[in-house]
Amino acid sequence: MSSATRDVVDLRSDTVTLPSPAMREAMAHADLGDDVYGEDPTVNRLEELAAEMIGKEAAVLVPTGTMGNLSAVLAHGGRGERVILGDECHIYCYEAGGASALGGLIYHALPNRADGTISLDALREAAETGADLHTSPPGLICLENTHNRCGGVVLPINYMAAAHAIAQEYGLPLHLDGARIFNAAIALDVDVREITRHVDSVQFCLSKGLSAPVGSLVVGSRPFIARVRRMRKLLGGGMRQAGVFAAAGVVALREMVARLADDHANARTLAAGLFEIPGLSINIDLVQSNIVRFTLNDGHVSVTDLLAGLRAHGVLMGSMGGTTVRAVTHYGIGADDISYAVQAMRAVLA
Ligand code: TLP
Repeated sequence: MSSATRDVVDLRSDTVTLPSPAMREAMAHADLGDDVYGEDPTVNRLEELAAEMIGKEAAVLVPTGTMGNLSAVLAHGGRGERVILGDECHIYCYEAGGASALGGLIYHALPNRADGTISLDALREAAETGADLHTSPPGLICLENTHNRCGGVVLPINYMAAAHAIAQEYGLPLHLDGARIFNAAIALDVDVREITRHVDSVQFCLSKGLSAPVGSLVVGSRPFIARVRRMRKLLGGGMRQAGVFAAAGVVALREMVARLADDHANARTLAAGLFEIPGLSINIDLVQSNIVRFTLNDGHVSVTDLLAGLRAHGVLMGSMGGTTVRAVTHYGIGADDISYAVQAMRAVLA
């Protein structure tokens, strides 16, 4: 087995990835300074590289995707304004209600469809302010690509363009939770800028499939990123010699993007293997990147028992609530690990 945590095949998330040897080397020798003074040369290099790759004016390094999304939302919208987003998105489901708890914004959640999109009619309706004093004004729209809870599905470019047109029509910024934006670009076989040109800001993670130990970037226009920097400070995310891990981020962006295609191939192989196993339901068409989501339809095994049984075989997967299970492929998971995981699933459900 060649899994990230060595003696297990850990498919719980791509967040479990360990830094590559080249990252460890770069971290050991990184040029450092105090980033709150803007003096960490490695952080500055990473931010410039990120802005260039995403195709926007500027970028800022934050410790986590959660802080990146929150500081972006706070920089876009004000107290009493609505954050229009999908009801299955990470910002709404998994970020502790930060925009509301800390920023006084209101989440306006619209149904996410199975393909990760929100109906354009629903978006338009939510974006319409009207002159009615009773309503809270819309502040921004958020989308997620790839879409985690919808199983790693990829929002098509024409959908991004149509959502952007609505946002522009109503003068609203469009923020993209692009935690796995490079997975989306690889799946669509386009330069990532083909996706990001349809949004005003992006948060993407270094610490998922790109395998860096820490870090996310928020990317957008220069004045917007200046506001995000202030929000990052407000949230306690102003870091000092952050070049120690930014160095791994530079390696991640230079060396780890193209290999995401291997993770997608492994996910498809895993999905095809699981498809053959009685007791599971899986929609192969929705396996579009590095996430495999399936449901247990065999009443005599619970998700808890399934996960415990897999763990006894040295295979880790995660519960998504109800009867849904998630497996995520990543750096450190090879084709041999995938066939072992399928065998283990067969054994547990036999
Ligand atoms: N996702 C994690 C968990 O929080 C669920 C995972 O294992 O997938 N946006 C998206 C789409 C994400 O999937 C995540 C993390 C984040 C934002 C937050 O990133 P972090 O964990 O760095 O705060």
